[in-house]
Amino acid sequence: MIQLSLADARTLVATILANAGFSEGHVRTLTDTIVAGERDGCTSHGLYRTLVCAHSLRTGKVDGNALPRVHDQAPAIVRVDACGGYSLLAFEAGLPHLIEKARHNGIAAMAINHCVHFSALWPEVERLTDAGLVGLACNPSHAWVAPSGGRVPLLGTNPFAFGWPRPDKPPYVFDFATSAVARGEIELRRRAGESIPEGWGIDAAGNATTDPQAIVDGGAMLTFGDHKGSALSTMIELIAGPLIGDLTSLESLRHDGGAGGSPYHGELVLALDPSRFISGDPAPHAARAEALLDAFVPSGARLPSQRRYEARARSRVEGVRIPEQLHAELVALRDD
Ligand code: NDP
Ligand code: PYC
Repeated sequence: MIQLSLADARTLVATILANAGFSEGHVRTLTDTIVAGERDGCTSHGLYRTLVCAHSLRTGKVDGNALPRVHDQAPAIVRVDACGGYSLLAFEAGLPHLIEKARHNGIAAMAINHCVHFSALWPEVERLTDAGLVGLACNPSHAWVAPSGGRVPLLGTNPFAFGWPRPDKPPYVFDFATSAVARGEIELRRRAGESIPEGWGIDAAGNATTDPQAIVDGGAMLTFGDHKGSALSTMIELIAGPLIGDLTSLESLRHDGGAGGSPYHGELVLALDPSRFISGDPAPHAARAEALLDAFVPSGARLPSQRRYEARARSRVEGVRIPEQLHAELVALRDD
């Protein structure tokens, strides 16, 4: 493993993305999210994704200079056209409008359209909890996942994230793929020549497999929680696809045409203002939420994001450690 300070990781990622041809705004937002992923121990969406972003640009699957366009779609809906660029700059452009609308209406939505998407969603819901709002975000991806009971990949890995602000504590945040695991996790195991646990996917003949290559070679990933994850994933296809006038994961994969680029689709972000849902003082209700969350650790459970917040604190002191092979690939790309 190679150890990098967070500052060195930032410089490495930003240099690669700038050399690849991304504009300043895309370099900044991509670098922030990629380095935050590695810092928080989310390696499937950390420094490895720099390779995917550069490949997507090289193969013409993303516009590295796209400027997002913000539309005031309705009193409680802001729509941002990412114009074929990565989603992160579009999210940044729409966020102040989403927050303002949520505070004004109590609830608001942001639809991001025509975006290329590679990122974890927790950095986005954390921006909403930072503003004192409850946040939800979801999006399709590429159709790599078979619906429960089926063998044909029809669904994306479709992540779903939720954030709840907490007074004087890090927010309650969960963020997971509706597949058993993110595609990035399969890819990291395949690159390392490692096997995967049963339950993550099937081979081209529909048999359970522990070989990540068999999933890539005509097999399919599986949803988490059988029919429950399958239905949640389908909901995400619908509300972050046709509902907002954008592509499903099947259509995204067709659009890719075998290039191996990041998925191209939309994203739906919802924001709710806790001070607007109840008459009177919201503080006692917030305190009841705290009582529930505070009971987790004493019960023997842990809260989602606890591991991630611990990794964040550790990385700020120690930096991050990445595989030698990944480091060599990144350095080769930087010096190309
Ligand atoms: P994981 O299965 O590793 O975990 C996801 C969530 O569950 C995290 O919030 C995690 O908290 C929490 N968690 C894990 N174990 C426990 C536990 N024992 N008790 C309580 N909570 C727990 O993630 P996935 O592989 O499903 O997804 C990883 C990332 O991939 C996500 O950030 C997601 O947004 C991203 N992704 C992005 C896609 C895209 O299209 N852009 C597609 C698919 C995934 P903690 O982090 O603290 O462990
Ligand atoms: O890991 O499933 C994944 C993924 C898809 C798009 C970005 N990440």
